[in-house]
Amino acid sequence: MPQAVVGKKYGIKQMENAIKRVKDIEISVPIVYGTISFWLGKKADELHSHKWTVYVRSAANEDLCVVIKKVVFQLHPSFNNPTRVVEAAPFELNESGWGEFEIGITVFFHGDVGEKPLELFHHLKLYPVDESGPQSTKKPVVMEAYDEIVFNEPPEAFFARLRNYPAAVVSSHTASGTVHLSADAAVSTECMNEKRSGDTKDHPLGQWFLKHSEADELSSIAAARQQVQSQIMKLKQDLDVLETEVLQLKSSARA
Ligand code: SLL
Repeated sequence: MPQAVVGKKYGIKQMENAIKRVKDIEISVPIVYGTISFWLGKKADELHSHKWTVYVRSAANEDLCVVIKKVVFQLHPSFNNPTRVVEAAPFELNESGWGEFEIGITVFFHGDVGEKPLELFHHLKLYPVDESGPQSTKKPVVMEAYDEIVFNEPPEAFFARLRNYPAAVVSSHTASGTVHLSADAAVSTECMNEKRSGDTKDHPLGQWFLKHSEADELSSIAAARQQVQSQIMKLKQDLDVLETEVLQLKSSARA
């Protein structure tokens, strides 16, 4: 399996405007962007030796429609209409070609997110790193990068829409815990017009998606925190019961 390329965290600059922001809150959306390419073998011709897909997905394969409005993929000028706009999740593009190049990926957020578009670049890889081995039409070349889009002090409207949205991790600078929002259905008008779900859980290329240790780590930390929180709650309840018993015993001893 190819190694996942690990990127740096993006702290997005906030736009200067008067929208009300939620203080002491940070929202992190773990994403993965990359390409999967298959050699066409006998079906290859001079201009099309490979078919490939470029995408931006949630690291947990959740629907990104709550945050992302559209993604623009900028292809090499040798392609027809090299600026490709994808307006609905899943944010992906299928193509075929003969050469490797740098794909520009611009991620546009919904208006209430209050952030400028995010510029990413991804190198389309067609040939395996170990070029001595034979090319295969069955096993693709996969290149992915993991990142976290961080929204610091999000606008109130955006934060409200994110409730019950499973692809986002909300953390507070003041409260000690990170709250991983529950996986209930998201109620957000931004996603309501979708005919189909924009998640990538049953994606046809899903078997080739890479595992990213940071994403796994993040969900296990969130799960562990939730477990600790519920243990604390239970212990507090037990303590309440014991304290009531002590009070009762004291008062009956006095009687
Ligand atoms: C290279 N610098 O020389 C790169 C350029 C361009 C690839 C690669 C076009 C396919 C089509 C295509 O694959 N361009 O025309 O449909 O390797």
